[in-house]
Amino acid sequence: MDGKFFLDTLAQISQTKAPAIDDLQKIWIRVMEIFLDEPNVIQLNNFPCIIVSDTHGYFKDLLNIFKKFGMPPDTNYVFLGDYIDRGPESFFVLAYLFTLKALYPKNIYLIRGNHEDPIRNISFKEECARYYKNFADFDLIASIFRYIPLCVLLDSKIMCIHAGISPYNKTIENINCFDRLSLEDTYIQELWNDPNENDGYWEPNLSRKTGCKYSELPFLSFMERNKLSLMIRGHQTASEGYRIHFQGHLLTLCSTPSMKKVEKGAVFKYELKSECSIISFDVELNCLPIPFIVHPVE
Ligand SMILES: [Mn+2]
Repeated sequence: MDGKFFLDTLAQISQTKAPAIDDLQKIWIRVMEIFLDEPNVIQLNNFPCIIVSDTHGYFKDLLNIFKKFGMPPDTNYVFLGDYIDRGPESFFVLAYLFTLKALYPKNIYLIRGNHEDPIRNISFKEECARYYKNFADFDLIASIFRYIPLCVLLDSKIMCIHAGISPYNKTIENINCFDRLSLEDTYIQELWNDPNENDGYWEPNLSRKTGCKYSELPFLSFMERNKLSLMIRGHQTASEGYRIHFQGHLLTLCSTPSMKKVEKGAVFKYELKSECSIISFDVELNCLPIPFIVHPVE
C-alpha cells in the first residue's frame, strides 16, 4: 500500500465522499497499528505545532484550519479529541484526520476525547449508517476508539489532554501506565473532568453525571508535582474560542466557530520555548493572534 492510495482517499474524503468499506478498513488498520505503537502519553518535540480541540463533526471548520495553518507534513498538529457528534459531518472529520495520521504519523497526533467511545455516540452511529449499511461496518469504525492515546507532552512542559486531571492519577507516569485498551471511557476521568473556579478541592461533576470538578489547589499541585507549566484541554465551549484559568496554567480551547453558542474558534500555536500564541478566528478565517507566555508554576 503506497502513499498514493492514502492521498487519493484523502482527496475523496475532502469532497465528503465516503470511501468503499474495504478502503476504509485499510486506513483504519494502518492507524490502529500506529496507535498501538504510541504510549498513553506521547512525548513530542516537533515544533512549531498547532493545537486544535473539539472539532465535533464540523468538517468545514476543520478544512479551514488546515487551509489557514498549513497541511501536514509542513505543519505539525496535535488534536485534543471530540472529533465526532454534534456537527453534521463527524464521519468525514474522523476519516480525514485518520487518513492524515496514516500518511504522516509523526506530524499529526490525535488524542482521545470522551466522545470517542465505542458505545455512546448515537448521532455518529446514525451518520455512519448512511454510508455503510452493515452493523459490522460500524463496529469496525468504532472499535478503533480505545486505541487512541490519551495525552501529548510538549517539550516536557505543556500537557495536552482532553479534559484535565483526575484524583486517581497523581503523576504523568500513572497516566502512562494503565491499559487504555481495556478501560471504558467513564473510568478515564482525564477525558471527563472540568475545572471549578470556586475554592475547594474536588467536587462531583453533577451536570455531566460522571467524574468530578477540580479546583485550583489540586490542579496546581499536579502541575508542580509533574514539573509542568501549562495544561491545554478542550471538552467545553468558549464563546471566544478559549478560556484561561488558574493563573494562566490551564487553557480551554474550542476550535470550531460554527458550533452553537460560540462566536469564534481558537487554536494554540506552540513555538520554540515560550514564544506561543492563542490564535482566535471566525468562520471567515479572520484571525487574531494573542501572545501567550508560558511560565512555570511557583
Ligand atoms: Mn469532551
